[in-house]
Amino acid sequence: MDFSKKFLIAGTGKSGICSAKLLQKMGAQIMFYDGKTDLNVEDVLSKLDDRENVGIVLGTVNDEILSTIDVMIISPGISIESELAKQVSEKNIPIWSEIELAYRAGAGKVAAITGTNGKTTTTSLVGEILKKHTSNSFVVGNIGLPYTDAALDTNEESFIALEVSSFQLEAVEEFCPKVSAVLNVTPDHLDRHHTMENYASVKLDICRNQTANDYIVLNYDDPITREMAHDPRVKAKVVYFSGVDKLEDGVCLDGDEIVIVDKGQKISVIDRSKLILLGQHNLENYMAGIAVAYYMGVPVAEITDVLKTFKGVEHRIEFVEEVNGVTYYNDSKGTNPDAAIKGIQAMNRKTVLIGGGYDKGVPFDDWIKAFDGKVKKLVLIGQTAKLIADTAEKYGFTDYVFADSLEEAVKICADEAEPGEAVLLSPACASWGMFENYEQRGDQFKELVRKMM
Ligand code: UMA
Repeated sequence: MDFSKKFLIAGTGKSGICSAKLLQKMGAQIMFYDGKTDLNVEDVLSKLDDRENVGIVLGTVNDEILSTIDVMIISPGISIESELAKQVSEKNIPIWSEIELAYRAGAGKVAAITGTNGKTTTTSLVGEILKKHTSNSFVVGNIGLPYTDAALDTNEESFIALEVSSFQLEAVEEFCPKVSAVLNVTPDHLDRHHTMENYASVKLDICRNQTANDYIVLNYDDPITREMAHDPRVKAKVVYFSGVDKLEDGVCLDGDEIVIVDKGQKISVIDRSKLILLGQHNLENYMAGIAVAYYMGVPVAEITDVLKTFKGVEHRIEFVEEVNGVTYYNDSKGTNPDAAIKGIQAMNRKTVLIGGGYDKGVPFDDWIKAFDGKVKKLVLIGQTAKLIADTAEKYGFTDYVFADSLEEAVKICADEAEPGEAVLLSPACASWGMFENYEQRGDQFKELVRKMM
């Protein structure tokens, strides 16, 4: 990679800062762009190791500046259809996503995991398995730590578990994982990708540079990912997993035993009763993780060992506390209807549910239908509150109330829930608009719950 170029880094969040640090270490010249005109520039520059000669352009970029730029690194939050990206493309300046930059600067074997839901759990499972296999392993990407933060610490022997979002796949050129996985595709981010076809297609770009020596793990139980095997972009060997059907090749159930079927040979991995995380969606996450780790070259015994103790991730149907006989769960990672359906399905008692947030243009019908008599009261927050209430009315669910803040919502829940019942934050929406990210929303929820103890 040629680091004598001048890079424009679009976005000054985690991805932008880590890209900048990586590029500066390589001796490249950098300049930042951010759409926020009231950005705290001092705050951004203070995060760099070397702030000398680093310019920041706010709001819009003019042609004079662009004429000095060789490559733009785009943060995932900025769309490839944004005015900036259009302007840069017109000048034939290459646009790389932050994962493209990290991939080019780093080395090692990458296991890249995408999908609407389950990608954080699966990436974290794969990460734990890789960690058991070698200390030269990394867990990075959409999961929270940018890939660019770790790329320069990797070498040819490294194993990298990478969670990849559709946003990060909008600008990949050479990115090529050894094993890729698409776990499922259900409605999400339609404000950005417009249609389900586009959304699914962007996700499949995860494999576009893979060859017949690589692997792509696909969910056989999801009609969209099952079909992906026939897309011309898929040149890697397809490995299916299924929590329902028996497969001639791939990862599936044999009675209660999870098995890998590899070239006609059946290899036992673990009895499902030994797994800690419950639910069909977690069975799928486990199976995907097994397939990814196996084709990354990890021995089955090491995979089995980790499966026995893996407890899942923070903010995903996470037990918080029992307060006055009411159990509180934090599912702030339920950022779309499908994920939130998994949240409500996991409840085994009457539940007061907190929902609502940023509007991604997805319908809430299936989520409301999944309430299944379990939701005692729905407490609505954020931009989508009214839209969700209207959808609920459509299905005859009228037990909802609006709250202006998460704090007010938690107060209402505490008043409504009786001992033996549950309170669940599982918003079916992104947190943006009220919070910086879902972690901040989940952390605030846990803090509010713990304050009541
Ligand atoms: N910005 C603009 N113009 C825009 C949008 C944003 O200038 O149109 C600027 C903002 O002013 C801000 C910066 O871009 O300064 C923020 O960049 P970013 O939104 O890309 O956020 P990062 O802090 O870099 O975090 C990103 C991911 N965020 C998004 O994809 C929105 C994080 O995923 C990821 O953990 C992190 O990189 C490290 O890889 C979060 C997420 O919500 C968890 N992901 C979505 C999801 O999981 O559904 C895709």
